Amino acid sequence: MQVVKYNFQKHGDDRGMLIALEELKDFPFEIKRVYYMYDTVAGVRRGFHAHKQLQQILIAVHGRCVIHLDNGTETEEVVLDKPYEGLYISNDMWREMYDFSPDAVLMVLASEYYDESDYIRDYDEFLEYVKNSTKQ
Ligand code: T46
Repeated sequence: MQVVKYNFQKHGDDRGMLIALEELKDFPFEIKRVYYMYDTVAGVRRGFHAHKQLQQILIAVHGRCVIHLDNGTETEEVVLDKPYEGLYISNDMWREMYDFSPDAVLMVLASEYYDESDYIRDYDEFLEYVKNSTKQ
């Protein structure tokens, strides 16, 4: 599986660091929504779904977590622990997030508004969805 991880440009000087992200320049979609997770309870694993349309960039702006990616054929575990790295997740990718450090803040830039009908929450349904979309 090809994991797409962006290494965002750092604007550092003697005051500290700054990252600036511009839609369609630093990643390939327009942002309709931003959300973030924090105070994730120790040992929790979340996600367990794919999306029909949604594309996202995940950034651990603080702390660390691990992302499990599954494209229906291959899986990959991706560590996010740098505020200047962004993990791109395409729509038809099963994802789970785990091993959150107590201080983790996982920020997500999303290409679509929140829409429950975009979620595929059943793993067998996801495998069927991927199989059918690769046929087209
Ligand atoms: C994803 C992974 C990485 C909203 O009301 N608006 C929102 O934009 C979002 C994302 C969630 N919610 C509500 C829905 C649930 O009652 O917040 C609650 C927790 O959401 P959820 O259980 O979907 O969270 P995760 O961690 O399983 O998944 C989230 C995103 O939903 C999902 O799109 O790819 O993070």
